[in-house]
Amino acid sequence: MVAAPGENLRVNGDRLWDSLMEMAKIGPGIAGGNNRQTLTDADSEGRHLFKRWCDEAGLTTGVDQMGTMFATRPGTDPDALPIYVGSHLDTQPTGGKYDGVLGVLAGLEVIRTLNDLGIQTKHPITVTNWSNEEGARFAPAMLASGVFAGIHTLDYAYGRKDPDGKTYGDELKRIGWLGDEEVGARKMHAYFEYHIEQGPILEAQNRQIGVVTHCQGLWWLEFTLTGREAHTGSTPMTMRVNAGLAFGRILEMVQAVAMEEQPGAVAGVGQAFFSPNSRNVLPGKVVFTVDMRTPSQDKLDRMRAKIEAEARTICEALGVGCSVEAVGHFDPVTFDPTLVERVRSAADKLGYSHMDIISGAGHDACWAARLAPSTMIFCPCVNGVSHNEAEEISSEWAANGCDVLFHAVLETAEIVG
Ligand code: HGY
Ligand code: MN
Ligand code: MN
Repeated sequence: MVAAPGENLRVNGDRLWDSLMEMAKIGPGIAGGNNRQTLTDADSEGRHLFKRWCDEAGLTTGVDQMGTMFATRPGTDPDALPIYVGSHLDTQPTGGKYDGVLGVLAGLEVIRTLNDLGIQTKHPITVTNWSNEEGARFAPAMLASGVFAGIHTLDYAYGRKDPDGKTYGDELKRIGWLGDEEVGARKMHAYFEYHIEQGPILEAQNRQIGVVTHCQGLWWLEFTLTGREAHTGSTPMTMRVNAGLAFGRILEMVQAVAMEEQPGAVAGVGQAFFSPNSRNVLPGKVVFTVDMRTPSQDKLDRMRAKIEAEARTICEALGVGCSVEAVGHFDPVTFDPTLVERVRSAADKLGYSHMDIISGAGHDACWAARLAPSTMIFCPCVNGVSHNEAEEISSEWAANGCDVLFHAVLETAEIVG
Protein backbone atom coordinates (compact mmCIF):
# COMPACT_ATOMS: atom_id res chain seq x y z
CA MET A 1 0.00 0.00 0.00
CA VAL A 2 1.48 3.39 -0.95
CA ALA A 3 2.09 5.48 2.15
CA ALA A 4 0.01 8.66 2.42
CA PRO A 5 2.00 11.95 2.30
CA GLY A 6 4.04 12.21 5.48
CA GLU A 7 2.70 8.90 6.72
CA ASN A 8 6.15 7.54 7.41
CA LEU A 9 7.46 10.63 9.13
CA ARG A 10 8.86 9.67 12.52
CA VAL A 11 10.61 11.62 15.26
CA ASN A 12 14.14 10.85 16.37
CA GLY A 13 13.42 8.48 19.27
CA ASP A 14 17.07 8.20 20.30
CA ARG A 15 17.39 11.98 20.57
CA LEU A 16 14.21 12.14 22.67
CA TRP A 17 15.50 9.40 24.97
CA ASP A 18 18.92 11.06 25.32
CA SER A 19 17.22 14.33 26.31
CA LEU A 20 15.08 12.53 28.90
CA MET A 21 18.17 10.90 30.42
CA GLU A 22 20.06 14.22 30.38
CA MET A 23 17.22 16.01 32.18
CA ALA A 24 16.96 13.11 34.67
CA LYS A 25 20.50 13.91 35.89
CA ILE A 26 19.14 17.16 37.38
CA GLY A 27 17.55 16.83 40.83
CA PRO A 28 18.29 13.10 41.20
CA GLY A 29 16.31 11.09 43.73
CA ILE A 30 17.82 8.46 46.01
CA ALA A 31 16.43 5.43 44.15
CA GLY A 32 16.90 6.21 40.46
CA GLY A 33 14.09 8.73 40.05
CA ASN A 34 13.94 12.48 40.52
CA ASN A 35 13.36 15.03 43.27
CA ARG A 36 13.12 18.24 41.22
CA GLN A 37 10.36 19.99 43.14
CA THR A 38 8.98 23.22 41.85
CA LEU A 39 10.95 26.44 42.47
CA THR A 40 13.92 24.62 43.98
CA ASP A 41 17.46 25.14 42.70
CA ALA A 42 17.13 21.83 40.86
CA ASP A 43 13.98 23.08 39.13
CA SER A 44 15.89 26.20 38.09
CA GLU A 45 18.75 24.08 36.72
CA GLY A 46 16.28 21.99 34.72
CA ARG A 47 14.69 25.16 33.34
CA HIS A 48 18.10 26.46 32.20
CA LEU A 49 18.82 23.18 30.39
CA PHE A 50 15.41 23.30 28.68
CA LYS A 51 15.99 26.97 27.72
CA ARG A 52 19.41 26.11 26.23
CA TRP A 53 17.87 23.34 24.13
CA CYS A 54 15.10 25.71 22.99
CA ASP A 55 17.71 28.32 21.99
CA GLU A 56 19.63 25.64 20.06
CA ALA A 57 16.39 24.73 18.24
CA GLY A 58 15.90 28.37 17.21
CA LEU A 59 12.88 28.95 19.45
CA THR A 60 11.93 32.26 21.06
CA THR A 61 11.30 31.80 24.78
CA GLY A 62 8.98 33.92 26.94
CA VAL A 63 8.39 33.52 30.69
CA ASP A 64 5.26 34.70 32.50
CA GLN A 65 4.70 35.97 36.04
CA MET A 66 4.15 32.45 37.33
CA GLY A 67 7.44 31.29 35.79
CA THR A 68 5.80 29.24 33.06
CA MET A 69 8.08 28.95 29.99
CA PHE A 70 6.79 29.28 26.40
CA ALA A 71 9.20 28.44 23.55
CA THR A 72 7.84 29.29 20.10
CA ARG A 73 8.71 28.19 16.55
CA PRO A 74 7.19 30.77 14.18
CA GLY A 75 4.51 29.87 11.65
CA THR A 76 4.09 31.39 8.19
CA ASP A 77 0.83 33.19 9.08
CA PRO A 78 1.52 36.02 11.54
CA ASP A 79 -2.15 36.15 12.51
CA ALA A 80 -2.51 32.44 13.25
CA LEU A 81 -2.69 31.53 16.94
CA PRO A 82 -0.09 29.01 18.13
CA ILE A 83 -0.56 25.32 18.79
CA TYR A 84 0.64 24.78 22.37
CA VAL A 85 2.39 21.51 23.23
CA GLY A 86 3.20 21.25 26.91
CA SER A 87 3.49 19.59 30.27
CA HIS A 88 5.78 20.13 33.27
CA LEU A 89 9.40 19.66 34.39
CA ASP A 90 8.71 19.76 38.14
CA THR A 91 8.52 16.42 39.96
CA GLN A 92 7.22 14.85 43.13
CA PRO A 93 9.72 14.49 46.01
CA THR A 94 10.05 10.80 45.10
CA GLY A 95 9.10 11.27 41.47
CA GLY A 96 9.95 9.44 38.30
CA LYS A 97 12.00 10.58 35.29
CA TYR A 98 9.03 10.80 32.90
CA ASP A 99 5.93 12.29 34.62
CA GLY A 100 5.58 15.67 32.89
CA VAL A 101 9.11 15.69 31.53
CA LEU A 102 8.15 13.39 28.64
CA GLY A 103 5.52 15.86 27.43
CA VAL A 104 7.82 18.88 27.50
CA LEU A 105 10.75 17.13 25.81
CA ALA A 106 8.47 15.38 23.29
CA GLY A 107 7.20 18.86 22.35
CA LEU A 108 10.81 19.89 21.82
CA GLU A 109 11.40 16.72 19.76
CA VAL A 110 8.48 17.69 17.49
CA ILE A 111 10.25 21.01 16.87
CA ARG A 112 13.64 19.37 16.33
CA THR A 113 12.08 16.97 13.78
CA LEU A 114 10.34 19.83 11.94
CA ASN A 115 13.71 21.60 11.79
CA ASP A 116 15.43 18.44 10.48
CA LEU A 117 12.80 18.06 7.75
CA GLY A 118 12.64 21.78 6.95
CA ILE A 119 8.85 21.72 7.33
CA GLN A 120 7.04 25.05 7.74
CA THR A 121 3.61 25.29 9.36
CA LYS A 122 0.89 27.93 9.08
CA HIS A 123 0.42 28.14 12.86
CA PRO A 124 3.31 28.79 15.23
CA ILE A 125 4.06 25.95 17.67
CA THR A 126 4.79 26.79 21.32
CA VAL A 127 6.41 24.24 23.63
CA THR A 128 5.34 24.92 27.23
CA ASN A 129 6.79 24.09 30.65
CA TRP A 130 4.02 24.88 33.17
CA SER A 131 5.25 25.84 36.65
CA ASN A 132 4.13 23.77 39.64
CA GLU A 133 1.97 21.15 37.97
CA GLU A 134 2.53 18.71 40.83
CA GLY A 135 1.21 20.78 43.72
CA ALA A 136 3.49 18.73 45.99
CA ARG A 137 5.40 21.66 47.49
CA PHE A 138 2.75 24.35 46.92
CA ALA A 139 -0.87 23.19 46.73
CA PRO A 140 -2.94 23.04 44.60
CA ALA A 141 -1.72 21.01 41.66
CA MET A 142 -1.69 22.69 38.24
CA LEU A 143 -1.29 26.05 39.98
CA ALA A 144 0.33 28.04 37.13
CA SER A 145 -1.98 26.71 34.42
CA GLY A 146 -4.84 27.47 36.84
CA VAL A 147 -3.79 31.12 37.04
CA PHE A 148 -3.34 31.12 33.23
CA ALA A 149 -6.94 29.89 32.86
CA GLY A 150 -8.29 32.45 35.33
CA ILE A 151 -9.15 29.84 37.99
CA HIS A 152 -6.78 31.36 40.57
CA THR A 153 -5.56 34.95 41.04
CA LEU A 154 -1.86 35.74 40.88
CA ASP A 155 -1.98 36.98 44.50
CA TYR A 156 -3.51 33.69 45.67
CA ALA A 157 -0.80 31.75 43.88
CA TYR A 158 2.03 33.96 45.18
CA GLY A 159 0.77 33.46 48.72
CA ARG A 160 0.71 29.66 48.65
CA LYS A 161 3.08 28.26 51.27
CA ASP A 162 5.24 25.15 51.37
CA PRO A 163 5.59 23.07 54.59
CA ASP A 164 8.50 25.33 55.65
CA GLY A 165 6.31 28.45 55.30
CA LYS A 166 8.08 29.75 52.16
CA THR A 167 5.76 31.41 49.65
CA TYR A 168 5.50 30.67 45.94
CA GLY A 169 6.13 34.33 45.07
CA ASP A 170 9.31 34.58 47.14
CA GLU A 171 10.69 31.28 45.87
CA LEU A 172 9.98 32.19 42.23
CA LYS A 173 11.95 35.42 42.70
CA ARG A 174 14.74 33.61 44.58
CA ILE A 175 15.41 31.14 41.74
CA GLY A 176 15.34 33.98 39.19
CA TRP A 177 12.47 32.69 37.04
CA LEU A 178 9.90 35.44 37.64
CA GLY A 179 8.98 36.43 34.08
CA ASP A 180 7.38 39.66 32.90
CA GLU A 181 4.60 38.26 30.71
CA GLU A 182 1.07 38.75 32.03
CA VAL A 183 -0.28 35.30 32.96
CA GLY A 184 -3.00 34.25 30.53
CA ALA A 185 -2.38 37.00 27.99
CA ARG A 186 -1.36 34.38 25.43
CA LYS A 187 -4.16 32.90 23.29
CA MET A 188 -4.12 29.32 22.04
CA HIS A 189 -5.42 27.77 18.81
CA ALA A 190 -5.17 24.31 20.40
CA TYR A 191 -3.32 22.47 23.17
CA PHE A 192 -1.74 18.99 23.18
CA GLU A 193 -0.20 17.19 26.15
CA TYR A 194 1.68 13.90 25.86
CA HIS A 195 2.09 12.07 29.19
CA ILE A 196 2.76 8.66 30.68
CA GLU A 197 -0.49 6.96 31.71
CA GLN A 198 0.55 6.67 35.38
CA GLY A 199 -1.75 3.65 35.65
CA PRO A 200 -1.72 -0.05 34.60
CA ILE A 201 -4.34 -0.14 31.82
CA LEU A 202 -2.34 0.32 28.58
CA GLU A 203 0.36 -2.15 29.59
CA ALA A 204 -2.23 -4.70 30.77
CA GLN A 205 -4.20 -4.30 27.53
CA ASN A 206 -0.97 -4.40 25.49
CA ARG A 207 -1.73 -1.09 23.77
CA GLN A 208 0.96 1.31 22.59
CA ILE A 209 -1.10 4.53 22.69
CA GLY A 210 -3.79 5.92 25.01
CA VAL A 211 -6.29 8.17 23.21
CA VAL A 212 -7.33 10.31 26.16
CA THR A 213 -11.01 11.30 25.90
CA HIS A 214 -11.60 12.61 29.42
CA CYS A 215 -9.91 13.40 32.75
CA GLN A 216 -11.54 12.54 36.06
CA GLY A 217 -12.52 15.35 38.41
CA LEU A 218 -10.82 16.01 41.76
CA TRP A 219 -11.30 17.51 45.21
CA TRP A 220 -8.43 18.09 47.68
CA LEU A 221 -9.95 18.77 51.13
CA GLU A 222 -7.47 19.90 53.78
CA PHE A 223 -8.63 18.98 57.30
CA THR A 224 -7.28 20.58 60.49
CA LEU A 225 -8.20 18.51 63.56
CA THR A 226 -7.68 20.07 66.98
CA GLY A 227 -7.22 17.84 70.03
CA ARG A 228 -5.50 18.41 73.36
CA GLU A 229 -1.77 17.80 73.78
CA ALA A 230 -1.31 15.41 76.70
CA HIS A 231 1.07 12.81 78.05
CA THR A 232 0.60 9.48 76.26
CA GLY A 233 1.48 7.61 79.44
CA SER A 234 -0.26 9.37 82.27
CA THR A 235 -3.47 10.54 80.57
CA PRO A 236 -6.38 8.10 81.17
CA MET A 237 -8.12 6.93 77.99
CA THR A 238 -11.37 8.57 79.15
CA MET A 239 -9.70 11.99 79.47
CA ARG A 240 -8.18 12.19 75.99
CA VAL A 241 -9.19 14.63 73.26
CA ASN A 242 -7.47 12.54 70.66
CA ALA A 243 -7.01 14.19 67.22
CA GLY A 244 -4.85 11.22 66.18
CA LEU A 245 -7.72 8.79 66.80
CA ALA A 246 -10.09 11.06 64.85
CA PHE A 247 -7.59 11.05 61.95
CA GLY A 248 -7.49 7.24 61.97
CA ARG A 249 -11.29 6.93 61.95
CA ILE A 250 -11.59 9.49 59.14
CA LEU A 251 -9.03 7.57 57.10
CA GLU A 252 -11.10 4.37 57.45
CA MET A 253 -14.28 6.29 56.53
CA VAL A 254 -12.66 7.80 53.40
CA GLN A 255 -11.70 4.29 52.22
CA ALA A 256 -15.28 3.06 52.85
CA VAL A 257 -16.88 5.99 50.98
CA ALA A 258 -14.68 5.38 47.92
CA MET A 259 -15.44 1.64 47.98
CA GLU A 260 -19.19 2.39 48.13
CA GLU A 261 -18.79 4.45 44.93
CA GLN A 262 -17.11 1.70 42.88
CA PRO A 263 -16.47 1.33 40.02
CA GLY A 264 -14.57 4.44 39.01
CA ALA A 265 -13.87 6.34 42.21
CA VAL A 266 -10.73 6.78 44.31
CA ALA A 267 -10.00 8.56 47.59
CA GLY A 268 -7.15 8.54 50.07
CA VAL A 269 -4.61 10.54 52.07
CA GLY A 270 -0.98 11.00 51.03
CA GLN A 271 0.12 13.70 53.46
CA ALA A 272 -0.50 14.23 57.19
CA PHE A 273 1.25 16.38 59.79
CA PHE A 274 1.02 15.67 63.52
CA SER A 275 1.84 18.47 65.95
CA PRO A 276 3.97 18.48 68.06
CA ASN A 277 4.79 15.13 66.44
CA SER A 278 6.45 13.78 69.56
CA ARG A 279 6.11 10.06 70.24
CA ASN A 280 4.93 10.59 73.84
CA VAL A 281 2.59 13.53 73.30
CA LEU A 282 -0.98 13.11 72.10
CA PRO A 283 -1.29 15.41 69.04
CA GLY A 284 -2.80 18.83 69.63
CA LYS A 285 -3.23 19.20 65.87
CA VAL A 286 -3.43 16.89 62.85
CA VAL A 287 -3.46 18.46 59.37
CA PHE A 288 -4.04 16.25 56.31
CA THR A 289 -5.45 16.39 52.78
CA VAL A 290 -8.03 13.96 51.40
CA ASP A 291 -7.56 13.44 47.63
CA MET A 292 -10.79 12.16 45.98
CA ARG A 293 -11.38 11.65 42.25
CA THR A 294 -13.90 10.18 39.79
CA PRO A 295 -14.98 10.77 36.17
CA SER A 296 -18.60 11.14 37.38
CA GLN A 297 -19.73 14.61 38.42
CA ASP A 298 -22.50 13.16 40.63
CA LYS A 299 -20.11 10.81 42.42
CA LEU A 300 -17.56 13.59 42.90
CA ASP A 301 -20.11 15.90 44.52
CA ARG A 302 -21.54 13.03 46.61
CA MET A 303 -18.12 11.88 47.87
CA ARG A 304 -17.07 15.38 48.80
CA ALA A 305 -20.30 16.03 50.78
CA LYS A 306 -20.25 12.62 52.51
CA ILE A 307 -16.58 12.71 53.51
CA GLU A 308 -16.87 16.23 54.96
CA ALA A 309 -20.11 15.46 56.87
CA GLU A 310 -18.93 12.14 58.28
CA ALA A 311 -15.58 13.61 59.31
CA ARG A 312 -17.36 16.29 61.32
CA THR A 313 -19.53 13.60 63.01
CA ILE A 314 -16.42 11.56 63.91
CA CYS A 315 -14.73 14.62 65.40
CA GLU A 316 -17.82 15.70 67.35
CA ALA A 317 -18.08 12.26 68.97
CA LEU A 318 -14.45 12.59 70.15
CA GLY A 319 -14.68 16.26 71.16
CA VAL A 320 -12.05 17.08 68.50
CA GLY A 321 -12.21 20.36 66.59
CA CYS A 322 -12.57 20.06 62.82
CA SER A 323 -12.06 22.68 60.10
CA VAL A 324 -12.03 21.96 56.36
CA GLU A 325 -10.56 23.95 53.45
CA ALA A 326 -10.88 23.01 49.75
CA VAL A 327 -7.29 23.40 48.48
CA GLY A 328 -7.78 21.84 45.06
CA HIS A 329 -10.66 21.19 42.71
CA PHE A 330 -11.60 20.65 39.08
CA ASP A 331 -14.69 19.00 37.62
CA PRO A 332 -14.40 16.06 35.18
CA VAL A 333 -12.99 17.22 31.82
CA THR A 334 -14.08 16.17 28.30
CA PHE A 335 -11.32 16.72 25.74
CA ASP A 336 -12.00 18.11 22.26
CA PRO A 337 -13.54 15.38 20.05
CA THR A 338 -11.89 16.72 16.87
CA LEU A 339 -8.41 16.62 18.42
CA VAL A 340 -9.15 13.25 20.05
CA GLU A 341 -10.05 11.86 16.61
CA ARG A 342 -6.85 13.37 15.18
CA VAL A 343 -4.82 11.48 17.80
CA ARG A 344 -6.71 8.25 17.10
CA SER A 345 -6.23 8.52 13.33
CA ALA A 346 -2.54 9.39 13.76
CA ALA A 347 -2.07 6.20 15.80
CA ASP A 348 -3.91 4.24 13.10
CA LYS A 349 -1.85 5.83 10.30
CA LEU A 350 1.36 4.97 12.13
CA GLY A 351 0.19 1.44 12.85
CA TYR A 352 0.24 1.74 16.63
CA SER A 353 -2.28 -0.19 18.73
CA HIS A 354 -4.43 2.17 20.78
CA MET A 355 -7.46 2.45 23.04
CA ASP A 356 -9.59 5.25 24.43
CA ILE A 357 -8.80 6.02 28.06
CA ILE A 358 -9.83 8.38 30.86
CA SER A 359 -6.98 10.08 32.71
CA GLY A 360 -6.77 9.14 36.39
CA ALA A 361 -4.21 11.87 37.08
CA GLY A 362 -4.81 15.59 36.72
CA HIS A 363 -2.87 17.58 34.11
CA ASP A 364 -2.40 21.15 32.92
CA ALA A 365 -4.51 20.09 29.94
CA CYS A 366 -7.50 20.13 32.30
CA TRP A 367 -7.20 23.91 32.60
CA ALA A 368 -6.07 24.47 29.00
CA ALA A 369 -9.33 22.79 27.94
CA ARG A 370 -11.15 25.81 29.43
CA LEU A 371 -9.35 28.08 26.94
CA ALA A 372 -8.99 26.19 23.66
CA PRO A 373 -9.58 22.78 22.06
CA SER A 374 -7.28 20.45 24.02
CA THR A 375 -6.43 16.79 24.27
CA MET A 376 -3.85 14.33 25.56
CA ILE A 377 -1.89 11.29 24.41
CA PHE A 378 -0.69 8.53 26.77
CA CYS A 379 2.05 5.96 26.57
CA PRO A 380 2.12 2.93 28.89
CA CYS A 381 4.27 2.80 32.02
CA VAL A 382 5.74 -0.32 33.62
CA ASN A 383 3.35 -1.91 36.15
CA GLY A 384 1.37 1.36 36.09
CA VAL A 385 3.76 2.81 38.66
CA SER A 386 4.17 6.60 38.93
CA HIS A 387 4.80 9.17 41.68
CA ASN A 388 7.45 6.66 42.64
CA GLU A 389 11.15 6.63 41.78
CA ALA A 390 10.63 3.22 40.15
CA GLU A 391 8.51 4.87 37.39
CA GLU A 392 9.68 3.35 34.10
CA ILE A 393 8.83 3.38 30.38
CA SER A 394 10.59 1.98 27.33
CA SER A 395 12.32 4.21 24.78
CA GLU A 396 10.07 2.61 22.17
CA TRP A 397 6.90 3.57 24.07
CA ALA A 398 8.27 7.12 24.45
CA ALA A 399 8.98 7.43 20.73
CA ASN A 400 5.65 5.89 19.61
CA GLY A 401 3.66 8.49 21.52
CA CYS A 402 5.91 11.25 20.27
CA ASP A 403 5.28 10.11 16.68
CA VAL A 404 1.53 10.36 17.31
CA LEU A 405 2.00 13.80 18.90
CA PHE A 406 4.08 14.90 15.90
CA HIS A 407 1.38 13.91 13.39
CA ALA A 408 -1.56 15.27 15.41
CA VAL A 409 0.24 18.59 15.96
CA LEU A 410 1.31 18.77 12.30
CA GLU A 411 -2.25 18.22 11.10
CA THR A 412 -3.48 20.97 13.44
CA ALA A 413 -0.64 23.42 12.65
CA GLU A 414 -1.14 22.87 8.86
CA ILE A 415 1.97 22.13 6.80
CA VAL A 416 2.83 24.94 4.39
CA GLY A 417 6.04 23.86 2.79
O1 HGY B 1 -2.22 15.01 41.24
C1 HGY B 1 -2.14 14.81 40.02
O2 HGY B 1 -2.97 14.15 39.42
C2 HGY B 1 -0.98 15.35 39.24
O3 HGY B 1 0.07 14.43 39.31
N1 HGY B 1 -0.57 16.64 39.73
MN1 MN C 1 2.23 15.00 35.39
MN1 MN D 1 2.52 13.99 38.75
